[in-house]
Amino acid sequence: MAMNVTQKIIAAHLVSGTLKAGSPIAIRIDQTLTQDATGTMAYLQFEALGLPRVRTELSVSYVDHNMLQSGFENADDHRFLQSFAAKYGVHFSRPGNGICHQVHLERFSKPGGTLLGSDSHTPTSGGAGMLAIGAGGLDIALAMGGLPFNLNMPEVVGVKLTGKLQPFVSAKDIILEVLRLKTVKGGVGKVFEYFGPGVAHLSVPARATITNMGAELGATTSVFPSDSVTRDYLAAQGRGATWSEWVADADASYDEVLEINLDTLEPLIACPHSPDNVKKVREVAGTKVAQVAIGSCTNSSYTDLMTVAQMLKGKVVADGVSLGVSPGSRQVMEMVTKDGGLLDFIGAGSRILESACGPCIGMGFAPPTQGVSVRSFNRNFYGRSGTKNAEVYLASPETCAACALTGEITDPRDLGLAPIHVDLPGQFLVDDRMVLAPAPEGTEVEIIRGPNIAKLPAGKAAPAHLAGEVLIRLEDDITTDHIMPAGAKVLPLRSNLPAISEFVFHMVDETFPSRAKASGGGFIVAGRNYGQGSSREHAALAPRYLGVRGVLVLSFARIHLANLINFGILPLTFVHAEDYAKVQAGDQLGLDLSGLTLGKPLMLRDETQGLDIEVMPQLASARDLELILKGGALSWASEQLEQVS
Ligand code: MIC
Ligand code: SF4
Repeated sequence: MAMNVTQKIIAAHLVSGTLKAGSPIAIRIDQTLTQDATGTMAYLQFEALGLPRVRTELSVSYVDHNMLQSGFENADDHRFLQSFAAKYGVHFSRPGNGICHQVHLERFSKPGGTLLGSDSHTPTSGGAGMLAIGAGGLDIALAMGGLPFNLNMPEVVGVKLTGKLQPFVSAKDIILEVLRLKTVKGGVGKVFEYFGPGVAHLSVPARATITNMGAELGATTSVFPSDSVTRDYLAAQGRGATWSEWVADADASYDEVLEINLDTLEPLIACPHSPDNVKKVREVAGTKVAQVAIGSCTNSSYTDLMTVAQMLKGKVVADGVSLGVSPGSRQVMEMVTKDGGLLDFIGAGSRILESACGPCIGMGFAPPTQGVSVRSFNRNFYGRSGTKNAEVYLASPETCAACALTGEITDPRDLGLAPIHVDLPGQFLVDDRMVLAPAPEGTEVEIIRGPNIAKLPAGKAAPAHLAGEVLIRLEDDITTDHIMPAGAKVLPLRSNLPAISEFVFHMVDETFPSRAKASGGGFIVAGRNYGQGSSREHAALAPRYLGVRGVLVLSFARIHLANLINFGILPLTFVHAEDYAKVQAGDQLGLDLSGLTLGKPLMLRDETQGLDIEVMPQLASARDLELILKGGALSWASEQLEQVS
């Protein structure tokens, strides 16, 4: 059978199932990655498995999110992660070494391999021909334990690129175009695979911008072929031996094909508050800008930053604009410094931030009241920047630079600059001393736990009858940033469930935690694509801690659905979409679980409205069913986790 790249990689890693779209499969995972905001939980869960070492080819623990150390919490977590990595056979990328996805692409990505990461932007390594998937921490823990990853065989959307990008139009504009066409719901259950003559003109970091932000489509992942461009990139990283060719067979087919002509693509921008609210830059040109931020795992490569540096050279950012620059990795920072870009940034009045997530996750650099912030990032969800009423736009580094120079949203082509072309270096500056290898097996290593690592409560088995009030009723596209915000105040509490639970739905309804606790739990009701965005398990774990036992929606985002099941929250969808309008906040619901089996709808009673509502439990496998009945994976892990103080 002729195969595309996605099918080839899956076939090479298939443990069970067949390549039929929509059917359950399990695949072998070669590599895992974690970052500090999700990693502590993932490692506590790995510890609960009782294994002496990880069983993957490679596992890497990064520290890049919780970098503002305004108290002991983040620093304690870093120390815990470092000691854990040493003991259990995980490589540790120290704070300062860069953003997990950028560093992984540079130093560890492997064409044709599989990577599972506890962060939704793990698909970045798809830019180097890897099948890289984001998942919840528990799934990463199981993969580190050598277990396969369960998913439904995705449909493969072929994105055919023709032509060549024009000056001041770049990879970010390609993915913004895909988001405009497919929306934040358009990728659920799908892999986006890029092909066609336009692919050859895109460097690996440019490809990685596209696969990174493919996460915003809700896609399982995105992937580029591994071709001569990939080979040259890996060779320049001193990793030529890692390369192998992975291209689609000539007569391979796709479940759906999109075509984008790069010759005619122009600068695009995602307007507040969704990555798919995409317009042409010139349609919103002239909007006053208060802040510009260049960086994040989407657009902070050497070429991105050197292009911006050349645009800024000899100029100063406009009055009233604050420009922040965060290089994606230490390698990028060193090379941009060596090649003079840093001087251009500093000369232009930029604020140089460390190589980390920073403003992308609300870790400092929050915009002013009602300020417009134009960012080269991937998410502009409501409130994520740290300023609730800020207006965040997402655009290419070139557009960001243009906005910084003029003080208003500006199409970079209107600056009248000569085209800029930054070549990828023939040899990157390679220095892996900030990645610590684990201690040799059998060495005594003490795990260092600060007081911020709180013990996890035990899960309770599901009752035969689930009853409770509708605690909140929400619309479509609710993100995990709505459910469990991040930012400088809340992120440091990631290892402390009781404390972080007080912030559930903070952006939407600050009374939620107290009401949920007072009513002894209940249900969340929402529209389509519930839980899109980040992979944070806390968006399931914290509502569960407050007593939520069921979520009833029109549809779910993939990673959040898995997280709900892992933590014993029953995911339900309306069988008849019109019922969504009938159920109201405050209604008393009751659901008999004695008939809970796979693939069978249940009848839910809305006592308040006097209605019977047909609902479908979203459980795909016997494991899902077992986790729900046992009250989630925490119940089996809890015995060990209770010992953590
Ligand atoms: C994000 O971009 O939202 C994060 C922070 O990287 C998350 C992970 C998290 O919530 O810690 C993600 O994308 O998965
Ligand atoms: Fe970090 Fe932002 Fe990338 Fe998430 S999206 S990993 S917060 S840079």
